[in-house]
Parts: sequence; C-alpha cells; structure tokens
Amino acid sequence: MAAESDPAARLIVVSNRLPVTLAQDGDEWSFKLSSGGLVSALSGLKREMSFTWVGWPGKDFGAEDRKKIDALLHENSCSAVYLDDETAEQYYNGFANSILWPLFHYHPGEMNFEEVAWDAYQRANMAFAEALLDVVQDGDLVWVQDYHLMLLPRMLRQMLDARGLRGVKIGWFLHTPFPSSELYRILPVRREILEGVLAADLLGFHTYDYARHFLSSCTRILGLAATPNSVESDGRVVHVGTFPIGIDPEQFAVALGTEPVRQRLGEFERQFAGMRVVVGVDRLDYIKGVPQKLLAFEHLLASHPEYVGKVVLVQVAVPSRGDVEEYKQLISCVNELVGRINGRFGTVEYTPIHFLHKSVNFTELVSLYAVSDVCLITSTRDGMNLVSYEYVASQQQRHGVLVLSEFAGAAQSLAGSIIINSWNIEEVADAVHQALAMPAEQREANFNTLHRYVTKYTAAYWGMSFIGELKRVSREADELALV
Ligand code: ADQ
Repeated sequence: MAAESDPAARLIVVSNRLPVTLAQDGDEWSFKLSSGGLVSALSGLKREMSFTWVGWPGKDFGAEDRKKIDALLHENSCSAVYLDDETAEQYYNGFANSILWPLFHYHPGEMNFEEVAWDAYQRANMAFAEALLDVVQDGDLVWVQDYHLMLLPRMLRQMLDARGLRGVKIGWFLHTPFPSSELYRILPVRREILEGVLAADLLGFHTYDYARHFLSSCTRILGLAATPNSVESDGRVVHVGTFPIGIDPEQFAVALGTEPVRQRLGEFERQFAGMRVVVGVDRLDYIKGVPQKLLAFEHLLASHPEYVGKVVLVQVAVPSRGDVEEYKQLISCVNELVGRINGRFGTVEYTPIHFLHKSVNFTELVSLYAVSDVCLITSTRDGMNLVSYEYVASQQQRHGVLVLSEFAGAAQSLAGSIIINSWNIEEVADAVHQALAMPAEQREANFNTLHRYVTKYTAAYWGMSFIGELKRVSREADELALV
C-alpha cells in the first residue's frame, strides 16, 4: 500500500548527526541536545509531528556500550548509525566538510579532493542505507537531510527495490546553497553525487536560485530533461521544490517572559547603559564572513569617531570543525583582527569588541539578541541563516535593525532588513550607521514586516510543507502508475 493512502504513514528523518551529545558517567549513559541550524529547525517540527530520527551518534562505541546507547536512544525516538572512526573522519571531515561544504559555498580554493575521502563517503552512505533497512517499513516516508548524505537516496532505493519495498517514499533537503553549475561541475564525482539524490521522489532547497542551479547541473552534466520544478531521471519524474526553513519563534517569545532572561537582560542593560550594541552570532566558519564583519566594524569606528566609546560589537563565535586546517587559520585571523581593533580603539573603560569564542546557553543567547540595537550578518554564502530569524523573534520590545548579507538565503525572504554586500566593507559600515540612526517609526514598521514573516513561516511550517509535498507527489506518481 502506498504511503499517501495511509494517513498514519511513519516519518523517518535521517541526518548525519543525531541531535545529541552522549556522555558516560560510570556505567550509565546520558545525553544532551546539541545546537545548530538543523537541530533548531527539526526540533520545531518535532512539536508538530512525531518521527524517528536516524543518524550517527558522533563516535564509535564497543558492542556493550552500543546496547545501552541504543536503548537510551530508542526511548527518545532516535536510532544510531555506527561508523568506525576512520570512516567517520574521512567521510565527515574529509569529504563532506572539506569538499562539498567549500564547493557549495563558492570556496573551491578550500576544496581538497582525495580518493580516500570519497571512498569513505560512499562507505558511510552505504552504512546509513543498511541501518535504515532495519527501521523502514513499506509505506514509510524517509526524509534525508543535507549534503552529507547525497548518495543515500540511490543506495536506499536500490536496496528497497531488491526487497520489493516499492511503497517507501524518499525526500531529500539541502540546508546549504547549491552552487551555480559552472562551479559545481568542478567536482570530480559530480555525476555520482547528482545521480545519488535523483533517486529521491522530492528534492528541496531553501531558495529558488539553489533549485535552479541544481536543475541546470542536471541538464548540463547529465543531459537530463528538466522543467522549473522537476527533472526526469531513469524514467521517473523527480520533483524539485523550494522550502525556505524557519525557526520556532514561540520558543523565543516564551523565553523573553521568563525570570532568568529578564534578569540577564537587566544585567546586560546595566552593563551597556549609554551604549549601542551590535550583535553577531555565528558558528566560526569561513562562510559566515566574521573577518569581513570585524573589518566593517573597524571602518565604522574609524569613519565615525563619535561612535568610539558609544558602540560595541558583541560577537559570539561558536567553535566549529577546529580540526580542519582552514578553520584553524580562520581562528588565528579572527583573533588577530579582534586584538588589533580593540588595541586601536579601546581604552581602560571601553572594549569595542566583546568576542566570545564559545557556545552560549539559550538564556544568554536570547538576552543578547534582546539587548542589541542591531544584528549584523555578513555571511559570504549561507543556505538560509537562522540567526537572522532568531534576532527578529527576540525584538518585540526594542525593534532592532537587521543588517543582512545578500549572500544568505534569508535575504530573499526577510523584507524589512537592510541588505548588504558583505564583501563591501564600506557599504557594511554605512549600513550599520544607517541602522543606528534609523528613526523609531521606521524601525517599528520594518520590525512588523519581519515579525509577520518569521512567525508565519516557522520550522514546523517548513517541515509540514515538505512532507505535505512529498505525500502529494507520491500520490500523483501512484495514480500515474495505475493508469
Ligand atoms: P548553520 O550554519 O549552523 O546551519 P544557522 O542557520 O545560522 O547556521 O543556525 C545556527 C544555529 O545555531 C542557530 O539556531 C543559533 O541559535 C545556534 N547558535 C549559533 N551560535 C550559537 C552560540 N554561540 N551558542 C548557542 N547557539 C548558537 C546550516 C546552514 C544554514 C541554514 C541552517 C538550517 O549553514 O544556512 O540556515 O543549516 O537549514
């Protein structure tokens, strides 16, 4: 029986990482939820729809530990895919983060293609397919997430077909940009990667541009026939759609009313009394344009001396992928810039940049968003960028201004923000100046536009739309098959 005719069709979400960090205390295992864009979005969906989450638990474990961990995960609707440490390292850091990530974010110079990493990527995707076979039943919906698992739809489809499980529907969603076909075609395994995802029934992207780039890669590299929202592959129609992700805005609205946030916000207000605050929150990744942001802030202080002593930048930078060479270089560059700018403009009483190279907890994050007059996002490429949404969700009182890079997918949805070319340091500095000088009525009008969007197009809305569309295209395919 096909999934669409079964309203209770089960949903299985597959992502590289399970959303948990496991810890051992004696014989007992426990876990805490980890942070990141994908986790934030799917946590929002989880409140609306139940699903089983399949993914890698972060490292390998011995047989005895696996049993305990599996039981713990099972209680929380999760299921682990175990990878040996060598495969995990080469697949995750070697291929996904050193080849696909830079390529998809227009950094081909950072791309280091190695056969050993490609082999591991295939092995890891195969391990996911095999693990899924233990979980999937006919009629289920399987939703594969992101660039780590681009071979999985094809591998899984072949295994399912071999077992006669033809009622399983597969969706795949990309959280990063999909680059122009001119750039994508650099990839030595460009055909294999495209063919890998084309075994899904529905492919989703954040923006229309990413979908268009994907489709032109299919026509130019594989010679396939495409329409603006589908492509024919292997005698099947593969649907392609745009599903801009969102957040769970309620979580922020609720947090703002809680005592811990009120208290922390009060402390920040006292600390920054008489100052204007610009906030930045990013994983410390070269795509986030943190050096560009620091240079723009330096330019702002140099070109507007009246702001010296009056404006601070609070930049939270979550450590990320610190074992990859390019990220180590980024940390040095950022540390040097922060030191230089603080040395140049700082006094005993005034520190221009408060740089936190750590993850902050939710109370701290919401309070920081809420106390800030401006949120500055300078990504040089970013699939969507959820920080921009979170800032809006935290600004009911202050109506702060969002300054947003045109290279973040969010720029295509968030009307009401000031859009900048993050490579143009002077333009970014001017935009921050404009934001700081913006009259209250204008800020309120912009905020209202932004807030309407953020509260309507939530993470749950994103997930439900994708799954709704997956069911719809599956139903259509089943009807065609009956004719
Ligand atoms: P990320 O690159 O991780 O996500 P983003 O969308 O900005 O980027 O999400 C980051 C998340 O991590 C936010 O929810 C934020 O609150 C949290 N976070 C960031 N810094 C933090 C800190 N210091 N402490 C605590 N939490 C912090 C990827 C893509 C994005 C895409 C998302 C979702 O790169 O472009 O928007 O997936 O599809």
